[in-house]
Amino acid sequence: MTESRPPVYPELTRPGTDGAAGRLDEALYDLVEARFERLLRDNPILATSMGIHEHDDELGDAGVDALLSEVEADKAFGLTLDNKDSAPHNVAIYTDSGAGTSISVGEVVSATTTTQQVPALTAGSYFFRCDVHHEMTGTINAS
Ligand SMILES: [Cu+2]
Repeated sequence: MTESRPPVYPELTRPGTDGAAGRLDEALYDLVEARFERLLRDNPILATSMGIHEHDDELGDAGVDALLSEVEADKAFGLTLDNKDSAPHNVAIYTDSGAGTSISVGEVVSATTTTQQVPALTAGSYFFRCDVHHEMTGTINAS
């Protein structure tokens, strides 16, 4: 049954057959391997952390757009910007894309981290941008 395993997984070693091998050893190893492979399929982050990159395309989006696309309504939260860029950026949240009414304006930072407090947002959509680079925008959906 080892032959049916996808070749992308690391070869799992089995003990040699010399000595006192039990008659069900092979079946047990098949079960262990199948369970290990299912664990990696179901937990792509675990697979990647183990150096198995077959499921890297299933890791999900950890970008700011994805993280802010769904926030819990009516609950304040801290928003940490880890700006790894030497250029200055911030996260400024406004009621809408007119950017006339601010809700939370983060500190403009370069190559460092800053945390801003975002007040509880009632359910709905909000606009955010970098106040330095107005073309860097996104939408927050509170629900
Ligand atoms: Cu910017």
